[in-house]
Amino acid sequence: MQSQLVPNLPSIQIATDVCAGLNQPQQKQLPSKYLYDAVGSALFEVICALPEYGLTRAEERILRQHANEIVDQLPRPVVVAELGSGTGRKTRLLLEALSRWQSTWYHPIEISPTALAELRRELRDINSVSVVGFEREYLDGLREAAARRVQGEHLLVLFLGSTLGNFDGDAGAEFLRVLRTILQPGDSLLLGTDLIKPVNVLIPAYDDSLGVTAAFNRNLLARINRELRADFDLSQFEHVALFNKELQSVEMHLRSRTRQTVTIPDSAVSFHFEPQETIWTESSHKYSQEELVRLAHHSGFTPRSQWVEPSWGFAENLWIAA
Ligand code: AVI
Repeated sequence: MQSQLVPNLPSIQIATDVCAGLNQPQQKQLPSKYLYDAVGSALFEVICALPEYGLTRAEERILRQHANEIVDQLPRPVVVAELGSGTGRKTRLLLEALSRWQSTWYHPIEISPTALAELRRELRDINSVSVVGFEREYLDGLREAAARRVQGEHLLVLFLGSTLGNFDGDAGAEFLRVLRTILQPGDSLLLGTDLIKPVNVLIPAYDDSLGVTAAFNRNLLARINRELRADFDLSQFEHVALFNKELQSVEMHLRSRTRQTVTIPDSAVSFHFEPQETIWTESSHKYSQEELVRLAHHSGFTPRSQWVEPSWGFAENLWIAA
């Protein structure tokens, strides 16, 4: 395996985003992408192994059973770009299936350099795969990956793990629409989506008995303390997971236990919290079959095939750029 990394430039974006989110007049919020520093990414790995959180294992079961079938439906030769590659355990199943047919360029796109490094380690024994990773936001990285392909190569975009569900409101649909503009007709998207399921399954999945998801959520405040020298007292914020029925989403919040003020000296700002006031940190949308079909057409794709894992309720969708 060959391997390279195109690094990102340092950024002060986190300070700007944190201040903007905590300054919201109604509901304070923080962008969920900041959950994934080195500590957050490690905690997320643990979440994926928790008995209450079946999402990752369900998707792995689909890919273990159907990777060959999925790959057989792709036009070849194909270059693979993955948005938010994680550790690569699931990707390995697809790359190994592809290696029956071709040598493959694989472009993981990920803002966490730790996750990219782990991924390169995880995949290093697959000889027929050359990895060029991009430490970028998803669409910027995808543009770079698309620009590298040569005439006659098709692009397969992997967007696994139901990460699309973490986009707020209509942002997911808009994201797919822009993603489609980067592709050419005939390119494909393999999209993993968590399906609607009972609330009594969902809440423990996002508020587990060991408290790992609570630590994952509160690490966002710890990260802001580490990186921006803020003075959040972690013991004064509790993790809350609730189900928003109207939006079919699980929401994670951090609820202030008391009236308090938090300061970010580097940005010369303070934020006041009332008792019970929350910071909304993540939404995790759950999809219906009808919604997925609508979403595909709305964003310029034709749904081609779908594989469903019924015991947890997860769908892997293969869409073709129309
Ligand atoms: C990455 N993403 C799909 C996870 C989810 O289920 O929404 C993130 C997560 N948040 C809490 N637990 C898992």
